Amino acid sequence: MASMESRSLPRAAATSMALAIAIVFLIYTTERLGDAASVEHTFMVSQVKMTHLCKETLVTVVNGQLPGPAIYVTEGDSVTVHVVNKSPHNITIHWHGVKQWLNCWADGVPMITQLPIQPNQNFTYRFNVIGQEGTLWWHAHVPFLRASLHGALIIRPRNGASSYPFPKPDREVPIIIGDYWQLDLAQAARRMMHGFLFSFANASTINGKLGDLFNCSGVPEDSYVLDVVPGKTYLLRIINAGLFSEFYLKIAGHKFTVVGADANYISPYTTDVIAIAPGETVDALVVADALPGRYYMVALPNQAPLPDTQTPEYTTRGIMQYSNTYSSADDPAGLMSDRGVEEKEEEDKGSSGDVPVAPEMPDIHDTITSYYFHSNLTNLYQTVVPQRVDERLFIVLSLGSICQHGQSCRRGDHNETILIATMNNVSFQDPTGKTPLLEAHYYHTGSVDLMQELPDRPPRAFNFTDEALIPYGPKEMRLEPSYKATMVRRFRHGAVVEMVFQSTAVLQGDSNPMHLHGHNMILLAQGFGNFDAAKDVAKYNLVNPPVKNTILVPNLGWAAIRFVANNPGVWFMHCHYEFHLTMGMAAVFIVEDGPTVNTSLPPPPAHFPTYCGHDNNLLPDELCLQTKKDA
Ligand SMILES: *[C@@H]1O[C@H](CO)[C@@H](O)[C@H](O)[C@H]1NC(C)=O
Ligand SMILES: *[C@@H]1O[C@H](CO)[C@@H](O)[C@H](O)[C@H]1NC(C)=O
Ligand SMILES: *[C@@H]1O[C@H](CO)[C@@H](O)[C@H](O)[C@H]1NC(C)=O
Ligand SMILES: *[C@@H]1O[C@H](CO)[C@@H](O)[C@H](O)[C@H]1NC(C)=O
Ligand SMILES: *[C@@H]1O[C@H](CO)[C@@H](O)[C@H](O)[C@H]1NC(C)=O
Ligand SMILES: *[C@@H]1O[C@H](CO)[C@@H](O)[C@H](O)[C@H]1NC(C)=O
Ligand SMILES: *[C@@H]1O[C@H](CO)[C@@H](O)[C@H](O)[C@H]1NC(C)=O
Ligand SMILES: *[C@@H]1O[C@H](CO)[C@@H](O)[C@H](O)[C@H]1NC(C)=O
Ligand SMILES: *[C@@H]1O[C@H](CO)[C@@H](O)[C@H](O)[C@H]1NC(C)=O
Ligand SMILES: [Cu+2]
Repeated sequence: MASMESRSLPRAAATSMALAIAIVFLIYTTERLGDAASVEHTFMVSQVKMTHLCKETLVTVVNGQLPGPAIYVTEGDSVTVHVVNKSPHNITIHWHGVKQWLNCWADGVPMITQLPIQPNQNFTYRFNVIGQEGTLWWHAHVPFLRASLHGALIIRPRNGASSYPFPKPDREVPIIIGDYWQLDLAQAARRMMHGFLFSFANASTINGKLGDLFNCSGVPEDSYVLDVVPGKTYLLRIINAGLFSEFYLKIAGHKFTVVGADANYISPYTTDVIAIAPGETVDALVVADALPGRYYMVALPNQAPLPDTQTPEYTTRGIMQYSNTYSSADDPAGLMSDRGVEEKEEEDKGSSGDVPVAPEMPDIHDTITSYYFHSNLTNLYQTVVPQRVDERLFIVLSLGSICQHGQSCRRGDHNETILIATMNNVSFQDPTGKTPLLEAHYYHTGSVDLMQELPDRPPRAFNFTDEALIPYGPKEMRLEPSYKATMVRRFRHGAVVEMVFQSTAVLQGDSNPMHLHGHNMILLAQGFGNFDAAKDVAKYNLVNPPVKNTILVPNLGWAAIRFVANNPGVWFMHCHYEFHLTMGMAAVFIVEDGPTVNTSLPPPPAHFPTYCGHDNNLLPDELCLQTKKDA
């Protein structure tokens, strides 16, 4: 991507924004109603000042915190979150990985499932968490803003921690790997969408802490500290909330036993390194079984090697510290996450001043370690893999370009084009109408029927993973021309869909973490090079393949998945690298209603602000009046 560039923003842009006073409040209640409970939160979205790397930055956050509040639920609970938007941005909140069965209205994708929540507006999300246990998370589904608007969503089993299919941990700890940005995120997103200029973060973080690899005038930034007691077992609930990079996570002197991924149980897999791409979650047990001392927990971002364009990326680290004084009896289930630990941190300063032990990290260009990590994941239980396939899609993930002006332009390393990201040669155009697609679909306005269909296969086959396509040149230039459209793909209710995702080498050799809303995907197999049905179908794991909401398609490789399109609604499917998503590597899947009420999308919930008016304050236009008559 030779046309990428990094320019700094005018400082004034950030400082001239109105300072929203952070009225931080959090209402948290849990009412047990027989088995299921109702969990209620208020998310106040506002801008707060944070100072890191010697600079004060306005950061858009929930309840004044970065990361935002963790939501703890028990499987079967219903969740209510009142979002109060006191920020200057349009936002929505997406509940990443929550199946949202018959509840697409709560999926939180602007102009796809709902109108954005505008500044000074409120919106309430209601959903049930059923049939899923483990770690998920929530994040704003607005370009770039999810870098600071995110938090954990932790689902415990109905019968308590003793029913985990692994030894009961002494404590549970969310580990959120993220980015810290000094650039205004909304502006960074606009630069990318309009000028297609790249911007970069200033640091990586663990649980919001930059760590001691970063400093202000020589004074190191605070580190995330995990206090451990010798012999105890810790369940790390690891989330990659970063925008651009897959990370390798290691803790010196310790091993992980992976027991979950994307809120599905995994056959215990012991490794000293975890690979986690944006959108993925990993649950791993760590036993404090080393010599008491201090050990670095390091998160290193990886990137495709040359000839790919190299971008600024940052390693961050926290510390795992043995202490004999911290008693997990204060917080037996680790319910309050790490608050107890942070208070403890002060007392410990100075008492163990030795330099922590550092782990040996993989090379930044090592992509095979990620491939091995992901290939070693198998479902703990036998996976129900549908055998009959109704629809087959072969989706080629690539880059391309459109002309800045007019129909024709010089391709290659010229500024006459705009770089875009594509699926089967089409790049997703954000919906331009006033009605969100879900609403248009539900009321049969007809607008969705006119949209371009996501092609089932690329218009042309080529040697997708030919590395000669990475640099600009005549070979690559022939493949560059592509176009933008709001692409949808309809599926009959209950259709079994097999999709093969193929990463390409066009202008870059990136991997692609593909995320599907409203459904989990069964990962049948993955490999390097071009998918070849004649030999690769034989590699499908039909016994215990992992079940994921985000599938990392390897660099210069492919991944084959199946899912059952049985959750009616309009669901976004996209790459979870924020630059690819913003450049258009996305499509919309429409799952039709089934024959019964319980297989059909219900009407919008009460007080759902639809463009065509139930409880909204927008004047209905002719289209809406027409729609209401039809409905
Ligand atoms: C933060 O990143 C921006 C954009 O890359 C850069 O202009 C700025 O100098 C960085 N700040 C620091 C303190 O490194
Ligand atoms: C916010 O959303 C409203 C309603 O969809 C839209 O009119 C407005 O342009 C959006 N503002 C921004 C900054 O995107
Ligand atoms: C939004 O919620 C807040 C806090 O509950 C309330 O004070 C405010 O009146 C609500 N605003 C609107 C527009 O409903
Ligand atoms: C961090 O420390 C290095 C070396 O002492 C220095 O060059 C750099 O400017 C410091 N960074 C900040 C943001 O002060
Ligand atoms: C599992 O990981 C190891 C390296 O840690 C690797 O040698 C092995 O090939 C991997 N298994 C699979 C099925 O990829
Ligand atoms: C494109 O590049 C040329 C030559 O470098 C420059 O004169 C022109 O202003 C640029 N155009 C745009 C739209 O940036
Ligand atoms: C595709 O490109 C790769 C890498 O350049 C090369 O090794 C391979 O032989 C090519 N395959 C075909 C079918 O041309
Ligand atoms: C992609 O679509 C464009 C525009 O329709 C077409 O010119 C081009 O040949 C297509 N590219 C490929 C690789 O199929
Ligand atoms: C839907 O309802 C029918 C009866 O109307 C029942 O037989 C079926 O099991 C239900 N299906 C689901 C998925 O709940
Ligand atoms: Cu991607």
